Amino acid sequence: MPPVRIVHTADNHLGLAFQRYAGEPEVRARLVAERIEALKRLVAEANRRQAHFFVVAGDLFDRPTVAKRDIKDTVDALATFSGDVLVLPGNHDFYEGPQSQLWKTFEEAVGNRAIRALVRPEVAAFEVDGEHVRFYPCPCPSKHGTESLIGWVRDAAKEPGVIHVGIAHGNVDGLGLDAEGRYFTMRQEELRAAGVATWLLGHIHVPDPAPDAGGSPAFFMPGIHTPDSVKCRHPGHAWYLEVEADGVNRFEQLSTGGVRFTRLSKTLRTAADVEALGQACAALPAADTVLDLQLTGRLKAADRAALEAVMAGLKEQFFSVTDDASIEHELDAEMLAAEYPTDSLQHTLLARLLGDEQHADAAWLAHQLFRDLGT
Ligand SMILES: [Mn+2]
Repeated sequence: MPPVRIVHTADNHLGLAFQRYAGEPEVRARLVAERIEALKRLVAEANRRQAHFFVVAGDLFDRPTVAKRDIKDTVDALATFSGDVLVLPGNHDFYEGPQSQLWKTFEEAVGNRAIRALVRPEVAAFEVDGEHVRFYPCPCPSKHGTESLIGWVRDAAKEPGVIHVGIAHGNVDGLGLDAEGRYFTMRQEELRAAGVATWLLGHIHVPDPAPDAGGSPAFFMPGIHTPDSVKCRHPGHAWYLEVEADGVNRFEQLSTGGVRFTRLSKTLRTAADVEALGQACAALPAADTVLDLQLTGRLKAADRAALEAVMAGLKEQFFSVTDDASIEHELDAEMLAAEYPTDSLQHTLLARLLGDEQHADAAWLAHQLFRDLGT
């Protein structure tokens, strides 16, 4: 029997508003659009690979109050998939019951297209290429929950020779950082004991396992499909899986993101530091990168001018640059003359310390002290 081909994504957060970029309307518009553009690229990739299923394991939408327009556009994007689309409510787009406005709107937008919202914990059965496939969805009924939702899967009767696949959303013990256990935490033994070929999970925005892990992993976490902030250190991922009744015989990590968020924290003291900053930035894919510079340190007047020139260049090349810089003026002869009377004790002391190359920081520390004392 040929394996069943699945593209697995999660945590797409469609409808994310990127409020912190309100001051940069073009940047914000591109970030908002990127969430759906990356989803379209992923569907196109799934079609290219002739996948049978496109599975979204929770948090397709950012919140229950996402705009109708966003729901419709998302459904239209999913509808371009040539096989069956399965969408699980996660903890951000939870299904609280038949009155759920989000999922009502979703169903209306779907109409008679091959997209199924997995709003109930019950088997979804399919037959593809003569192969029987059963999905075991574990939808989130709320934003938070202390109990794992996957218990029913182990108890469900399972026919041999059928491909059984679990779908769930929440934290996995030992994988995420949810120390308080508020996100339906699943234990790895519980996942392994459920009697399925594998689990398609969502919630943790970092992929798992490693792409070269080998074997037949008990569960997959795709990671967010395109970066949404500096917290995301990978380029946006999804999984392509080939699944058989006894496990996953092949898995491949897909990269679908079109933007990056990069934070560089640097301490600048010398002309060489400024040059190194420019070089570090030159190595980044500027046109697609939201660059967040956190700069500290102190520079002489000439080096400050060099930094300003570097910054002006970055602002032209990069998709977006925010800088949180607190660079102080380095104490040099010019500054010394401007701030202290030539015949003062302070001037004499600082001039001598400035000449002491063995103790480069001494003049600066003394200057700070005089400043603090108000002399
Ligand atoms: Mn989540």
